Amino acid sequence: MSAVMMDDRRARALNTMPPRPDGRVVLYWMSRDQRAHDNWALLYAQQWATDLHLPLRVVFTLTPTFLGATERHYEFMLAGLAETEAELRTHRIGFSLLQGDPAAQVARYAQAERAAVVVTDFSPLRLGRQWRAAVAEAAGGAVYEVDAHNVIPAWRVSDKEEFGAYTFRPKVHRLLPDYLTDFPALEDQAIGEPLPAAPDWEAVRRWLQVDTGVGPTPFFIPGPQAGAKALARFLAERLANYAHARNDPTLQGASDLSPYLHYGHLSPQRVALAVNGLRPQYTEGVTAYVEELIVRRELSDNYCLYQPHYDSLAGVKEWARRTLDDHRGDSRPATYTRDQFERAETHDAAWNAAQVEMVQRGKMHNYMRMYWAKKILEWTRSPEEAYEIAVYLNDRYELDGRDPNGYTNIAWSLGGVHVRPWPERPIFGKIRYMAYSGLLKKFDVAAYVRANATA
Ligand code: FO1
Repeated sequence: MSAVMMDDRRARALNTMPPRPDGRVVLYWMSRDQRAHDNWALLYAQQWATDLHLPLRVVFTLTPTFLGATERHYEFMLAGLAETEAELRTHRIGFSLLQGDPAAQVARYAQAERAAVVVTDFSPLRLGRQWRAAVAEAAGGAVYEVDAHNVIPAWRVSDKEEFGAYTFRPKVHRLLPDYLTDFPALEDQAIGEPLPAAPDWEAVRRWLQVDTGVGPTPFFIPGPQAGAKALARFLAERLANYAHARNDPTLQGASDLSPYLHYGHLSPQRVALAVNGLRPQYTEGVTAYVEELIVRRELSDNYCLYQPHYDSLAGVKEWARRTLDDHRGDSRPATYTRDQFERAETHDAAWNAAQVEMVQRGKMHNYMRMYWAKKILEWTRSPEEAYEIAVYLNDRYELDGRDPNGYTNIAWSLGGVHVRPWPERPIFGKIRYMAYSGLLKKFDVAAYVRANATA
């Protein structure tokens, strides 16, 4: 196969270099999409390896700390990586774990091993983009990025920060038929080389400098296989009633797939294909879920890609900053410190239950995520402090912390991102408010509180 015939609609070049002429290997630098199957970045790298008659190798660079990630997150990720390493081995693809700063490590490795081409996956987040830009400069050969996390590559669906789902949705639906295609199978690597030994995962664990204050959660089993099982369970048990049950945190109505999506254990496109296959039976559930999985989730990548301040109040629209400013001096019904929030010590039993749910399970119900964030705004001295506390708690306890989804939920809840102004009221100004009494109308709050009591 020739390079020009490749399916490169999901790829873009990160530098202008040709493949290194003296190249010995093609590299897939795995980062956001930690799986062997249903991975467009790996498939693209395999195409290059076939085309250039070179072996294919996968590297992952582990950083000793990462944006407030705790033992909970690292354990989930390492289990998935171990499974992925073993799976790649069955396809005769070597996997090496590098340790340290990804920008330096990948560039050094690519130079030392003479990588003809480096392919990596895509992330809209600041740190990941800095890593990728540095590697593109220093790898010594062609570097490509492939969006293996969105059905439609984030840079292709839109070239600017969207106003909301109403501007983004038509762009998605226009391109969806072209991009929602089935995956080719990962092939056994034809041009081989002796495979490196599996990483010594215990030595790797000892090397990490991770905060052990938040331990693994028993509620989510890590890894691509567990992700596939969670998807099968969702399709069999929840999709039929998804449109009605998803907003009731006392029902098991949500997909519960976000931890698997965050680490790339599960491909969103695989989920979309599976869900779409059931459209004739469950039209309503499928329509509602596709809106969440594709339109809303990919909109959050759009926000983070085009809004440099995606994790602070500086990123929200001018009208929202102005209205929050106008209400800075408003008296608050209560104010709490970060520690009090963290220990679920507010006067609001529903809020405390949501916090406990997140701490204990590693995932707060989606509906409560909005309420939870908005109440932090109501009960802190300034919107900036509220923003910081919300990001801190989300990233510390949610298994899918540090994800565009989380940042965008906070920007939506606190800063009116992707929403229009609402009638003005104290503290919130024109930012949409949510009331405890609203929860009472929606679901059995007492049952939710009982289910999420502190131990
Ligand atoms: N990606 C990496 O390439 N190396 C890491 O060590 C790493 C740690 C990590 C910890 C928690 C977490 O939620 C994600 C983590 N990721 C890591 C994945 C990261 O989200 C993606 O690499 C993004 O591309 C970064 O922008």
